[in-house]
Formats: sequence, C-alpha cells, structure tokens
Amino acid sequence: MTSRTRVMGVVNVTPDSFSDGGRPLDAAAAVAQARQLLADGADIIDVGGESTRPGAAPVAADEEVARVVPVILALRAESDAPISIDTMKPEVARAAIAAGATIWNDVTALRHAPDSLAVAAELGCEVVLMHMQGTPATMQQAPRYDDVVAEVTDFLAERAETAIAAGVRRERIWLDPGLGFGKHPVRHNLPLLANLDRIVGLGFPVLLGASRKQFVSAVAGPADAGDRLGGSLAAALAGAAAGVAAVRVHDVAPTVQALRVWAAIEAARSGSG
Ligand code: HH2
Repeated sequence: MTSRTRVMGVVNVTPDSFSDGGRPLDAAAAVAQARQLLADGADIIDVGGESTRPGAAPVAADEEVARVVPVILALRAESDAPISIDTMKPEVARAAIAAGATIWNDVTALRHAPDSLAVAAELGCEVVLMHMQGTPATMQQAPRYDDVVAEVTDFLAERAETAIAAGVRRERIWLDPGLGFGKHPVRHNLPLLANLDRIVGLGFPVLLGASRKQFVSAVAGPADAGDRLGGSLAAALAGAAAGVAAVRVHDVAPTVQALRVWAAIEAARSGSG
C-alpha cells in the first residue's frame, strides 16, 4: 500500500436523503456538520443538494444552487479542505466551483446534460465519474448485467477516455463503481466490492461510496440506514485493501479509526511498522 486511503465526509443539504432519515438541513447546520466531519478527520467534504435516492423528487437547478452555494462559501471561508459538489447538473457544478469547490462529483459520469463534458473541461476541476445503470428514478427496479465487474470497469474506462477527449485533464479524473446505483444489493454490489482492484487497475484514483447502503442490510440483516456502521466499515476496509484513493462516508470518525488501524496492521505486515 503506497498511500493512505482518504476519507470524504458527506454533507447532504437535502430534506430527503436516504441516509439522513429525512432530516432537513439549513446552511448553518450543514456548515456545522462539515466542521465536525473535518474535526473527525475528513480529508474532503462532499456537499450535495439533490438526493439520488431511488425515486427521489428532482430538484430544479436554481433551488439546488441556493442549497449548496451558501454552504460551500461558508466552508471555504474557514477551511482549506477540498470540497466536492455532488451534482449531475453543469450549472450547479459551475456555481459550486465558483464558490470554492474543486471537485465535481457526478453520479452520471458527465452524461446528464449535453454540455456536461464541455463544462467539466472548461471548469478545469477534478471530476468523479461514477457508474450508474438507468436513472435515479428507475435504477433499482430491475438492474441487470451479464458480467457486472467487466461492464462497470469497461464503462468507467470509456467515460474516462471520453472526458479526456473532451478536454478534461487525465490527472483530474476519479472513477467510482457507484454501489447501489442500478445494482442488486448482493448480486451486483458484492462482486464489485470483491473486484475493486480491476477498477483501481485502470490507473485513476478510485472513490468508493459504500456507507450505509442497502447491501449491508441485505447481507447482515435488517437495519436502518443509521445502523449500518459495522458493514460500512467492512466495505471501507475492503476498499482500502484494494487500493482505492478515498471512501465516501457519513460516519467519519469511526472510518478514520478503522483505516488507521488497518494501515498500521498492513505496515507491520510489510515490516515497515
Ligand atoms: N452515493 C450517494 C450519493 N452520491 N457519489 C459518489 N461518487 N459515489 C457514491 O457512491 C454516491 C454518491 C448516495 O448516498 P447519500 O448521499 O447518502 O444519499 P442521497 O443521494 O440520498 O443524498
């Protein structure tokens, strides 16, 4: 293992994110939450103003901008930590980058709008290209693959090359298998988690978002989203073992602790500890 797995802490400025149990967040509360995540050891803060939960109501771009920009401005004023904007809309990404975000986290891999690729190239920011089968509204109805690992890996490789051809710099690109986005909790998410090295092998930093997702309950028994920490940690460590660059999580402090202990064990194994 050459470099430490970084931790991206999630701040949802939405009334309906699955993982927050529908808790509404105003800008001040979101900034306070981000501050706590940074104190807990987060390396990156991911700010989102539209839920991608299956069946979630779409949010208009101006409403999304109004949710996220005040949070990004306030956070940028008090911290140098990288901020990512979790949006599929180029106009929201543009406003967020102008406010101080440096990463565009796009669950559609720059496919949502005709100008997504051009805007990403123009903004010059880092870009997370995530795999999703279908759209958030329909993606969990009947996800289907012949070979999920090959199809997700090939898709990500193709999107990276498309982004580069459109002018996005290679070194600014991250890839993400998109756990839970058009994937059966067990039949599709688990092979992806077991074969993350294939995606890492494409040569781009990989982001893994396993935190509080449905597969934890599918494997280990029913649990509310807020009660899936143990399984989320197991997945984060599987990611670290495969060499992902960062994990996107809601529970930053326990994740940082788990990754530190895991890294110390790895260092001891290789004799460098
Ligand atoms: N997962 C969610 C949202 N954004 N972005 C990336 N790159 N990877 C992910 O796995 C990912 C993501 C879903 O989680 P959450 O933000 O908690 O829920 P919601 O979309 O309902 O806000």
